[in-house]
Parts: sequence; C-alpha cells; structure tokens
Amino acid sequence: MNKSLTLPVCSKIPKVSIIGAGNVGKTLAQRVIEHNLADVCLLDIVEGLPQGIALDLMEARGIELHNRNIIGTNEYQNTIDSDVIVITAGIARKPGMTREDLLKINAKIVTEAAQKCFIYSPDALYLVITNPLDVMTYLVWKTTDLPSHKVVGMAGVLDSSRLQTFIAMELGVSVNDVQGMVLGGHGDLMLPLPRYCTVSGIPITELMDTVTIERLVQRTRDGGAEIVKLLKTGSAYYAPASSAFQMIESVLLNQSQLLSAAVYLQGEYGLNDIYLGVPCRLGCYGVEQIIEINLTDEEKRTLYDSARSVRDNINLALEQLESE
Ligand code: TXD
Repeated sequence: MNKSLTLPVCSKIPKVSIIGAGNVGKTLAQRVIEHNLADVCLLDIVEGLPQGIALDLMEARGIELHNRNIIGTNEYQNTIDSDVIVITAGIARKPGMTREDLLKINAKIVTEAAQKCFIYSPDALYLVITNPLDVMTYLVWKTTDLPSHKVVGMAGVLDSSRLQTFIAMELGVSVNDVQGMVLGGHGDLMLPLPRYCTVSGIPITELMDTVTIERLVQRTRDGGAEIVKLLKTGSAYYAPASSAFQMIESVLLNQSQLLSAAVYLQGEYGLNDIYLGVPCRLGCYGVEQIIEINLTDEEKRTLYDSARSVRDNINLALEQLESE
C-alpha cells in the first residue's frame, strides 16, 4: 500500500446557492461550475427539477473537465454556509394577471426565500434577480437582518452589456473596447448614460450622431421586451446569467469591480431608503463603495422618475405583505 501523503490544508471551496432553477438559475449554475468558480446548490419548489438539472450538469464533468460539485434540492438546509445566495425564484406574468398581482406573488416568494436562506447563511452576499428587480432587492434587505451592503440587485450590468453590445455592433468594433453604463431602475425608466460611454477612451458622442445614439439607447431600454417578443414564452436568460456571473466573480475573487447595480441609497444622488441602480464597487465585503457621478438636470429627472416608480411599488408590496 502506498504511504499516504501529508496534504496541505485546502482553503474552503466557495459555495453559491441559487434559489429558482428556471432559465436564469440553471444557466447561471452551469456558468459557475464550468468556470470552476464555486460549488453550487440549486433549489426550486418543484420536486425533481433542481435534482435533474444538477445530475445532468454533473454528468457533463467528464467532458467539461471542471472540479466543482452541484446539488439540486427542495430543502433550504442544503444551502447552509453559502458565500453567495442568488434569488431568481418567482413567477412570470400570466395572461389576465395585473402588475400588482405579480408584485404581490413575487414579493411573497422572494421574501420567504431570503428569510429561509438567512437562517443558514447569515453572512452571505444576497444577489437578487427576480423582477420587479429594485423592489424585490429592497424587500430582501427590509425583511431580513442583512446589512444593506450584503444585499444587491442585478440589472445594471445586464442593461450596460446590452448598450455596449449595440454600440459595438453599430460601429463594427470589438465589444472589448466599449465601456458603457446604465443607471436607474430596471424597467422603462432606466437611465442609459451615452455621455459616459467610450470606445477605447473616445466618447461615443465623437463617433456617432445623436439620432443613432438615441436609437441604441432606446433599443437598450426595450432590450428585455425585444427578447420576450421573439421568444414568445419566457424572457432573456443567457445575458442575465452572464451578468450575475460577473457580479459573483467580483465578490468571490474580491475583484472590486466598478459596475452598475441596485444598491441601498442613504443620501447618495439625493435619494434615501431605496434600492436603485447606480455605479458601485463590488468585492468580498459586498458593496464597498457607491460612486456618485455628475448628472445633467434631465438625467436627474429620469433618475427621480425611476425612483418614484420604484418607491410606489415598494409601498404597495409592503402593504400587501403586512396585510397577510
Ligand atoms: O435583469 C434582471 N434582473 C432580470 C430579471 C433578467 C432576466 C430575468 N429577470 C427575472 O428573473 C424574471 O422576470 C423572473 O422574475 C426571474 C427568473 O427568470 P427565469 O427566466 O429564470 O424564470 P423561470 O424560468 O420562470 O424560473 C423561475 C423559477 C421556476 O423554476 C419556479 O419553479 C421557481 O422559480 N420558483 C420557486 N423556487 C423556489 N421557491 C419558490 N417559492 C418558487 N416559486 C417559483
């Protein structure tokens, strides 16, 4: 028998739990394990669904040759000791359902999921994806004892990626060279900032006329709807999963990336007690810094309109949760 080796102590493999094994959840799970970033616990309310997806992904390891594990479960205790909790659980709007109905149902799903995860992973970073994004992110913070820097919503990275992609396609340049930023709430009132978009340092205002820029900005605002219209059932999930992956990587590898995300505002941009998309630095501490940039009066108006709409929905959701 071979002598056993004295192995060095391994540092803990990071763990990401994803609540909701739908399109975004399962695509994100695949990215996380196949990039060797973390082990994954995939949880869904539907019995067999997360287990089946996890087994299928595990069986690809002989080809993908990564070393991460994924389990599927319906039990919250399996999320124990997670470093990141991602909440994608929710339902999509069905025919005949009002926005308020959807808000009420998703608010209940998301807050219950966050509270159950909190029991097992009180120190994790909570990344919220379920729509309406800014409202759901606020509710996760409000209904748990999590500090606000540990609760963040994903939308700005996706909206920014869409804008960067459209700029690269329009100019025929590599998307590697394009920088762009979209602020505000995730929805019709998002605030793409063409003034801050550059191609290898050159402002896009030098490279495109205002009509073209406005067309790309509008396509970014309609980005989600354009995909829903094409898919007919369901909404975008590849780019949303990539966006969430970028944020998780910044946290687990402590990269402190400066990106746009829904964060808790306490006076920044003149806004208080609200989650809204603004530039921030994201690292292992969670939200490390919120960056305030100069906005024109018109940009501020859009940001405040966005904040007003988010706040109305937060109030509505809180009333509904309290009335139960
Ligand atoms: O930029 C963004 N933030 C977004 C947000 C981009 C894309 C998608 N966006 C929203 O994410 C979308 O509007 C949804 O609210 C979520 C998830 O989107 P996805 O496309 O993954 O939805 P699916 O495929 O319907 O998956 C939802 C899963 C499904 O498997 C349900 O069974 C599960 O959620 N679900 C639950 N899991 C656990 N616990 C409960 N209670 C539960 N209810 C539903």
